[in-house]
Amino acid sequence: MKSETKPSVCVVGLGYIGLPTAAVIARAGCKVLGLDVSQSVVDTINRGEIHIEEVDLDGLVQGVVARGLLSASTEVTPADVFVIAVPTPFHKDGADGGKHAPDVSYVLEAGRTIAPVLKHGDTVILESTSPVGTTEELRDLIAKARPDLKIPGLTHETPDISIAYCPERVLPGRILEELTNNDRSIGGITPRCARKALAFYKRFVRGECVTTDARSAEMTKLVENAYRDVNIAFANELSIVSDAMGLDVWEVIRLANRHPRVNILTPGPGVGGHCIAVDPWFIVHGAPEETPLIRTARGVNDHKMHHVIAKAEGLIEAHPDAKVACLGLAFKANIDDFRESPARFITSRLVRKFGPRIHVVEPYAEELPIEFTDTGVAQIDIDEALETCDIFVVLVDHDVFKVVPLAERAEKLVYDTRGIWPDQPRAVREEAARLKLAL
Ligand code: SAJ
Repeated sequence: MKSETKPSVCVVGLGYIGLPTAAVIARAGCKVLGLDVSQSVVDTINRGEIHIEEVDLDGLVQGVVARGLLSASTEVTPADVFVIAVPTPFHKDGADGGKHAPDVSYVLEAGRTIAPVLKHGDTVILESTSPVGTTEELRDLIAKARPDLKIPGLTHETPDISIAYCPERVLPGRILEELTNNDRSIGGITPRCARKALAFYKRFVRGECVTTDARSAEMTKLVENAYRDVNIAFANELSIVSDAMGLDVWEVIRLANRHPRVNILTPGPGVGGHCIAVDPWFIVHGAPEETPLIRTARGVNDHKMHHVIAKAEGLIEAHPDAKVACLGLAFKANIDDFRESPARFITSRLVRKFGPRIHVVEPYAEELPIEFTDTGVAQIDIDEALETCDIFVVLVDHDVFKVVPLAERAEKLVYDTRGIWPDQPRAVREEAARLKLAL
């Protein structure tokens, strides 16, 4: 009879992935308990509100909480399926083997939390981006905490529970759509575990769900983000080479991409966010001798930020009376996420050097981040920037910047790190040639 009823679900960690995941599972009709260590997060969700920004998430959470399908708590209770979506950052202070060593302590803590309530028939799924071997580590921890349970991979009998790894792969800003429509890789500790997890994901995923083993699924997630990092590094290196050669990188890429088998990504001020700039290090940490390309790509993307700072500084110094507008602080377009953002880092460095000459334009920020306090720097909107500023440093490709017509910016001196204004006549490249500056 059990298979006819919908499983009860506990989602551990109600952050950028956990909360949307909990809401989507609840929308599919499962009763979901969201578990979080923060009382204020729990209270917010139980009021039907949200503590993060994501397209359409507010309405969805409000609806599923009102229907009694989603609630939150700091205390674990028994459930049929446990989904762990907690952070896996770097170790602080370079502990445990180097600067970029992954810290899986939150995952293991989640395992300790749920172990006491696990029962025969339950499924435990890890979704956090994790170094290869973490799901087995979680399995071993559960085995130790619950010697009464038969654990997959450690018993020749039919196990009591199933354990699997299934990485999220959703894009911030499109999370709800991608949670439902993206394909999923589901890696079981055993094939039986994978099948159990597959049956669960089928309840709310429309994309194809492909089963594999846990270690392959862990690596797949890391590889996806490393692939993107390496490809962005190629584009960023081209932009630096083009600067050195006095070429327009956007023109070069546009033409090269007309080749049927070439698809160069877009240069920018560096790579931000919590995933692409972090996950490749998990591979490097696991195989330091075998990963020169992945490591170098990280270095190229980090170096791009410093290249942009140096070039912007040269431009601003060459025009001592000019007022400067830095466009964008977010780590990418059209979102309000300023964590690990190259634009934010670059702007704060320019502010440190030039003080109130810099004006910050960020429509997605209600106020400037903490490092701008007491700098005398003003946050202005794009209209005011166009009226009052002379130099524009474009750091984020927000739509609201892209649509500024040429007539309103033709006289401005523009350093466009995102290539949003390809028709700009006074671009920094021409200016460098005019001033004979190495900008
Ligand atoms: N960027 C460029 N040039 C590009 C593409 C991106 O400079 O051509 C920059 C962005 O501006 C940003 C950074 O890279 O600073 C990352 O942005 P993104 O949109 O590429 O990716 P994220 O970090 O928002 O989400 C990624 C996604 N991974 C892949 O596309 C392989 C997402 O699917 C993952 O779920 C997510 O990481 C994650 O959680 O791991």
